[in-house]
Amino acid sequence: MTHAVTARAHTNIALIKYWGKRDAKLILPYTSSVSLTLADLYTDTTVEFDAALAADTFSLNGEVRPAGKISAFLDLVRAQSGTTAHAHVRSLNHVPTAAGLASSASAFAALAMAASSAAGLALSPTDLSRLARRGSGSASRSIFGGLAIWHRGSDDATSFAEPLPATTLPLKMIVVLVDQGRKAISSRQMMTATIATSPYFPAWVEHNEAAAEKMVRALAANDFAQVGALTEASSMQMHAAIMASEPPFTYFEPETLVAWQKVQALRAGGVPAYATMDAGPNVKILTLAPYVDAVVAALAEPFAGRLLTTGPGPAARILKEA
Ligand code: 2P0
Repeated sequence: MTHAVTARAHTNIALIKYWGKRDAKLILPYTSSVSLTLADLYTDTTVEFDAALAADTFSLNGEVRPAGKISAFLDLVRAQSGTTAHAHVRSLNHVPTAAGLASSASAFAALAMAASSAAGLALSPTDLSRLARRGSGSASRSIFGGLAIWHRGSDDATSFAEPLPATTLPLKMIVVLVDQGRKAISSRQMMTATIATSPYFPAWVEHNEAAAEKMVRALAANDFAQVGALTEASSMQMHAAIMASEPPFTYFEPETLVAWQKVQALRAGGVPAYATMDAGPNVKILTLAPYVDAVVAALAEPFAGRLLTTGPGPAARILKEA
């Protein structure tokens, strides 16, 4: 008898970034991070264990893919549950248009929830977050809706995300699609290179851990100017540490700076808008609901048709069991 479980998890964007692993096997980060889970970008994943299968199978948006990383993750679920069966895993990424924003955060959060449930485990949100972390660090945060903090912790048991209290700020995020292609260097590889070669890495760790604490306080105080300033600083400090690696590298493209400068001009004109970038050239603009139209208008040239406006999204959840 088989049991198929489908879970949905939304992607998240870090306001205070995660960059660097103290323990690559357990995915324990150097610093805590703070994120916003987004409404319009999510992954639906179905897991079905079947004792008759000789190996795990994986499809993404209907196309068969190598199951290597998925199998390694399912091994963790098998070890926890005592299940020995292999599984069919089917994922659908719901990303409006080909946005180039498919994310390992939503992918591993949905997989953690569907696989653990299909294997008969009833994990607490904390334990689900710890499990999702083992697939991809940022996935630990996508177990939760809205604002979340991933505590750096000191070991496997203490490194997990949890929701932050809801803010009264009407947060909005506008994604600027600079480039939809595949990234030149994966974030996993580039984190390793930054740790090994960037003279700025120790400074990054010290500043970013303090920034996570400041961000929690700024959010609790509904102080958007401080939330925005901390968001921009964490992103730029992460990219500065990356650029200072040997050999040097940057995820920035020319249009990344075009968008960045438009955000600075908006702010100079009194619009509260702040930019953040991840391991790629796209720019995400954090603002408040009353200013979305002003931001979109300012970015229209040259980004019309390449802007996606979204806001806080819900926690990961089970959609279907059959
Ligand atoms: C973040 N990023 O906090 C940071 C900021 C990208 C830049 O987490 O190696 O896919 O699987 O733990 O979570 C992207 O890296 O990395 C990421 P792994 P992940 O969102």
